[in-house]
Amino acid sequence: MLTGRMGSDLEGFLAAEKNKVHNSLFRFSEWIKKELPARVSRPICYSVMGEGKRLRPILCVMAYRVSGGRLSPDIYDLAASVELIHSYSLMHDDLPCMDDADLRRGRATPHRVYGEEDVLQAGAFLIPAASLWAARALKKFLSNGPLKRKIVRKLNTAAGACGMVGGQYLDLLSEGEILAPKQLENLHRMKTGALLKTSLTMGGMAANAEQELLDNLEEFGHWLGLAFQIKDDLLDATSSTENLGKIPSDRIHSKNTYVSLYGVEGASMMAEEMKNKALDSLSRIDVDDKWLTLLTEYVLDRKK
Ligand code: GRG
Repeated sequence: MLTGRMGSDLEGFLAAEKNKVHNSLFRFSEWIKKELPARVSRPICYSVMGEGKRLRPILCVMAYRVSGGRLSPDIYDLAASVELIHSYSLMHDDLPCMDDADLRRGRATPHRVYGEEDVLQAGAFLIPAASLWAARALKKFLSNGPLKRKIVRKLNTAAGACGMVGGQYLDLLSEGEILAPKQLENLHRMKTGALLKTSLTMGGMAANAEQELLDNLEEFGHWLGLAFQIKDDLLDATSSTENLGKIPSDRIHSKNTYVSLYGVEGASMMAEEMKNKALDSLSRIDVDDKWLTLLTEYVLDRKK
C-alpha cells in the first residue's frame, strides 16, 4: 500500500484524473443518446458511466503528458475511446455465453438490468462508436492525417484478433485445459496487456513523440499490462465479492491464471517481477514524472 504523502498524493491525483475521464464519458453518453435508439443507448450509458478505475485512459493521458503534449479536454476524449472499448468488452464478457456474471463494479451487470439481447447489440454498437469518438477527438487537436489514422488503427489493432478479442478467444478455448507458461503469458498479453499498452502508445503518438520514446512507452506498457493481469488473477483468488464489487469466478470457470499455474505465492512474486521490469523500462524514459512510477506501484497495491 502506498502510505504517507505519496499515497494521499496519488489518491488525489487519481480522483482528479478520473473526474476528467468521467466528463469525457459523459460527453460521449450525451452524443450516443442522440445517435442511437434508447434500447441500445441506455445499456451503453449504464456500462460506460459505471464506477471503474479508468486506468487505461489515465495512462493514455499520462503518456501524452510525458511526451510533451498540452492537456485539454480533447486528449481526455481520445483517452476515453480506450475506455469505451474496455466497456464493451466488460458488457460482453459478463454475458451468459461468456462469464455469466451478475455483478460488476458493485452493481448488477448490464444484461441483468437490460436483458441479454439488448446488451449484446449495445456492445456491438459501442465498438465502432469508440473509433468514431477517437477520430472526433483527434480532429480537434491534430492536423497530421496519416498520424491520426495510425492512432485509430493502433486502437483497433489492440482491440482485435492479435489483441483483446484474440486473447479472450484463447481464454474461452482453454477453459478446463492446462496451458503452458508461455501460452498463458501470451493469452494475458493479448487479452489485457494489448489495450493497456496501447493506451500509453496512443498518448505518446498523439503528442507526436519520437520513435525511441514510443518504444520505451510500449515496453513499459508491456510489463505493466502483465503485472496488472497477474494482480487481477490474485485478487480473483484471494479477495471477496464485497471488496471487488464482482463475484470471483476464475476457479468456477476453470480458467488458466497465474494463480492456477503458480499458486498465490508464485504469482505474487511474478507480479512483483513484472512490476520491476516496468519500472526499469520507465527509468529509460528520460522525463521527470513521478505519476507513472506511482501508478506502477498502484497496479500491484490496489485492492480491487
Ligand atoms: C467474441 C471472443 C470474443 C471476445 C469479445 C468479451 C471480450 C471481447 C473481451 C474480454 C476482455 C476482458 C474482459 C479482459 C479482462 C480485462 C480485465 C482485467 C478487466 C478488468 O479491468 P479493470 O480492473 O476494471 O480495469 P474496471 O472495472 O476498474 O474498469
